[in-house]
Amino acid sequence: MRYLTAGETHGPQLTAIIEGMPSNLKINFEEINRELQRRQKGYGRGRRMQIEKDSANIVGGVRHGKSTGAPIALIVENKDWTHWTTVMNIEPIEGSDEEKRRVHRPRPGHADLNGGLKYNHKDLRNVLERSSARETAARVAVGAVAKQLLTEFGIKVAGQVIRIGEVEAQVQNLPIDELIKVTEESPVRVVDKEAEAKMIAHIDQVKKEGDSIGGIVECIVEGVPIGLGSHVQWDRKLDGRIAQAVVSINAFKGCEIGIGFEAGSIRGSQVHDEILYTPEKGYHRKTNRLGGFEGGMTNGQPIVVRGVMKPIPTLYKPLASVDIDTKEPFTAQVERSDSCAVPAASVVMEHVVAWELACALMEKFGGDSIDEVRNNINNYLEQLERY
Ligand code: EPS
Repeated sequence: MRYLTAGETHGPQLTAIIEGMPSNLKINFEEINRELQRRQKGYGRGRRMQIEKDSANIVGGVRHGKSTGAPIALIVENKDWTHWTTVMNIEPIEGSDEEKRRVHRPRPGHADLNGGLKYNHKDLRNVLERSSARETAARVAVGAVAKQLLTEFGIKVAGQVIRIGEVEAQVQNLPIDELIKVTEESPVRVVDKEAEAKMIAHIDQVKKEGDSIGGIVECIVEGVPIGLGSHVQWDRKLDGRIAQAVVSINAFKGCEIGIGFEAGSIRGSQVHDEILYTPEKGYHRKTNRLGGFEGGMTNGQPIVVRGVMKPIPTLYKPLASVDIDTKEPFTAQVERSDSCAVPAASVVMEHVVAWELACALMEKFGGDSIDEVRNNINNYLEQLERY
């Protein structure tokens, strides 16, 4: 399967095309919209989220509530577009730089300067409009469809916030359904109530100081069969693909699988997950330090992936930069920004991970209809039982 997204943050809409989704998958439209709304929530977001009310409008590949096997096309409108119809007009406009809102002052930490130099734009708006994290709304809509494919086969995806700036949450091993429920009720998507209060206070403080804050999010996936991904070629290792998807989320700087970087500082005997067997459970593990992966393949344990998000670079407190017109230094003033988008990023991460798993599932059990996929999975599960 593959997907592409298009669209600018202040343009009319985001557009996505998903190709390779099997036919006859029941599409739950409300569920896609619920996921989009989850992404909009979270303590620390700015005024833009009061303008948007994201929902996906499917405009291809679905008929009478089921996928047809044709590419699924969907759009998410930008409500803010009405304020930008001149600045973001597709047709040429007459007018001053002021009217075009030409951006010539690159913001440190954004794509502005690199993109301007690379694409030879003297209006950095041509870069920032597309590099904006608004694009993650399209990725959540796509991932929400992928999640529905996973749900058909009993695979569940959850996300939680582990850290916001200085405040780390105590991780509790909740059953996945409870984790989903508890994090949904938290404005910072965290289980640990004590940490929740401290995180909110920390975000307030950072905002008051004109600054921004990042954090760490975790995604857990349960019910994944053994053997998705492969050891035989570098680009078929599923943990590697997940890492790519995670680091591709706007502002993400790293990814860990299982205990991740900690594995570099402790002994092998403390890292590897011992293999057990019982007739009821089949092969399973004593622990899950490797986060559900060995040799680039799933090992039947829950998948545990963490990603780190840097603080949002749009600051009320200005950072030094250089004007591309005058080459003179300036300090940027900001009109509007989120001070913390870590809770939203947790939702985005769930969806990019779900997408990679759905792709790996379709690679292994590929079929053109959901029934064919189901037969292939059932055959394989029987083969595993006989092994
Ligand atoms: C973003 C800047 C802000 C955020 C935006 C991401 O938008 P604006 O420039 O319109 O104030 O609100 O996030 C979203 C619109 C969203 O849907 O998540 C950025 O520069 O990345």
